Amino acid sequence: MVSLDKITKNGRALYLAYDQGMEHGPSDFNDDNIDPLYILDIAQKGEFNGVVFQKGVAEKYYTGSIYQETVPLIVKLNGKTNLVNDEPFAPLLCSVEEAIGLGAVAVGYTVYTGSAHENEMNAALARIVANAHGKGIPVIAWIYPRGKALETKDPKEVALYGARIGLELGADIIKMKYPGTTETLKKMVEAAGRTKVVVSGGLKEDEESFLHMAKQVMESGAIGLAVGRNIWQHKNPLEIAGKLKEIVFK
Ligand code: FBP
Repeated sequence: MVSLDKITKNGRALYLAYDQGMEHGPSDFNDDNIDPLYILDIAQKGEFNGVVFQKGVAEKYYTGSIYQETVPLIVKLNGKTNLVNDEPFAPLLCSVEEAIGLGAVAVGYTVYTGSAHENEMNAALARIVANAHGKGIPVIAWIYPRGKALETKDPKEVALYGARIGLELGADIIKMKYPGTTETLKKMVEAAGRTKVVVSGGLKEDEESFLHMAKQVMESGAIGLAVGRNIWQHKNPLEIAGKLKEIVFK
């Protein structure tokens, strides 16, 4: 099994996600957080276990910078915009080799389980796992169930299925949305087996509800969270990061 040492601490993890410029566009940003250096500063001072960038942001702001020494880079290999309302598909935009060249110590890839294009994304993830593991690099799979086929399915069953797909395809960590209850998340963790689970942050919400969700995540056996907007849209990102770290690592 490939080592997770560079992107975990005592088996736990907190990642700062910043691929929203691709997934949602600049509407997520304000005058501060539109600048990737603002994010890198939070990642460094907050001692995050990794920052998630698409390759362009990595190349222009991270590679060769002072942050390369202290902030682990996770390059997201695929992505899409939210401009087209079709069956979701995120094509490969960056290779494992390119990501390593940019300084990545792990790579990320999204699969939209349930999409009409899921077979293509599953096959690409399987190839990425083989390639990355051959180079000693761990793979984090964003498993986001979506698509028309799921309209008639039980969301809990689909969430468990998605978690299991992460294990079946060899991902080292899966990143999934919080399913709403600890009961379901515990079952997802169980379905994922030796593949670790981290939970996404979601839309910016009030601090109390967000931290409550984080507590439930940790009680369910997940190893941590991969959060974007609830950190860098916060008026004091390091303050909320500190509170989150108390929950994840203590
Ligand atoms: P947030 O914590 O801001 O929700 O980020 C997590 C994340 O998975 C990002 O990596 C990604 O850009 C975004 O959510 C995608 O969200 P969605 O596909 O639901 O719009």
